[in-house]
Formats: sequence, C-alpha cells, structure tokens
Amino acid sequence: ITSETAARRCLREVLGAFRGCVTERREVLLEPYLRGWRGLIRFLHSLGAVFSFISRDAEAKVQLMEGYCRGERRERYVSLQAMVQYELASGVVDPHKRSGRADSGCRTVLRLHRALCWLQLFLEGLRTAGEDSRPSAICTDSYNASLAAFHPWVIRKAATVAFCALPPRGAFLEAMNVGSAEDAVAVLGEALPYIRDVYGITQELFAEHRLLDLP
Ligand code: 1PZ
Repeated sequence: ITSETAARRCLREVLGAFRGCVTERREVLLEPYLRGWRGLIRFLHSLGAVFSFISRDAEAKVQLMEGYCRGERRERYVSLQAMVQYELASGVVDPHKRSGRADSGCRTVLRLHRALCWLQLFLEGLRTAGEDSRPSAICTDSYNASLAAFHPWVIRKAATVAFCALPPRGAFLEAMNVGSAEDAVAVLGEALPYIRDVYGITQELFAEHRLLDLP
C-alpha cells in the first residue's frame, strides 16, 4: 500500500479509537486508547525520520501498556479506572513517594496523557489558524504551553529543532490524506471533542488520586 493510504488509515484509526474509548459509565478503555496512540505514532512516522526519537519514546510506552493489557493481570488493565485502582491498592504506585517504579501503568499513561494535552492544543491550533499560519510555529507554541514543562532542556531543544521540519500548513493537511484542506480541517473538528473528553476524564481521575506528579 502507498504511504498516503497508510496515513489515511492511521487517522481513521485514531478517530475511531478515541471515539470508542469512553464507556457509558465514563470509563476510559485502555485497548482503544492504545490503538489511538498506535495510529498517532504511525502518522508521525509518515512525517519523516526527524521525529523518530519522539515516536520511539511513545512507541516504548504504548508497548509497555500493551504488555499489561495482554498479561496475567489483564482484567486490571481493561480501563484507566481499573488500572489506577489496582496499582494503588497493590502498592505499584504510591502518590506520597518521591521515587517510584518506572514501569508502572499509571506513570506511563501519565506521560501519554500529558502528550495528549499537547495534541489537543496543536490540532485545535491547526484547525483554527489562518491559511498562512505555520504548523511548526503552532507546534512550538502548543509544546511550550504544555509538555515542555515536564521535559529537561536537552529534550526541549531537540523537540524544538525537530518541529522546524514540519511541512507548511497545506502540505501538512494534505499529508493527513483525508481529502482537501477543508476536509482535513473538518476531520480535526470531528476528532477533537473525543480527544478532549478522554483527556478530561483522565485528568480528573489522576487528580482525584494525586497521581499527576508521578516520577
Ligand atoms: C507533529 C509533530 C510531532 C511533535 C510531537 C510533540 C511532542 C514532543 C515530545 C518530545 C519527546 C521526546 C522524547 C522523549 C521524552 C521522554 O523523556 C518523555 C518523558 O518520559 P520519561 O522519560 O519520564 O519516561 N516522554 C514523553 O513526554 C512522551 C512523549 C510522547 C510524544 C508523542 C507524540 C505523538 C505525536 C503525534 C503526532 C500527530
């Protein structure tokens, strides 16, 4: 298959996955959550090798979580709510400790969750900005307003350099390969409420259990 159809497939996957994440009881299902992330990572991949240090990190985190979803305790990892409850009760995570396990589901999802905040800002910026706005500038602003606060200087530097490699708006929207620029903007508008919902529920869950600062 061509890389264009691949890109389109990724984005359809992202949209469908985040839509299917939230249950009637407002639980966030981990399996579609990770499927959404898989789609995002594949799309990032299609943008070029400059971003591979970013996709590698995201990939490792998604893979770790997929391992839990398929592992012995898979019923504990059906939803974010189940995961939080299990990892707190079993002492895998402890919000009162300054150090913690680097492989817990909670701290790993927290990294992805913070990145989802960046994604929301970036996609919203992309959707609403004018025709001659630059994705690289929107990306930098969104990053500085969100994820950057959690990254050391070297990573911030590397990320900022990589953002410069983002294509101009027209080409970026085209890379989404869902049709014209207007179609792409419409797809973003359709996807964003679902992403926002997932983000909001996760944020509330982690705040409630004091898990927003897990090391
Ligand atoms: C379209 C352009 C893509 C820009 C992506 C913006 C995010 C920049 C993030 C730079 C992260 C670089 C590498 C690794 C950082 C890790 O140290 C941190 C913290 O994890 P820890 O060290 O505590 O285990 N990892 C993260 O913050 C997760 C970053 C995930 C980024 C996923 C981006 C998905 C992009 C989708 C694009 C449509």
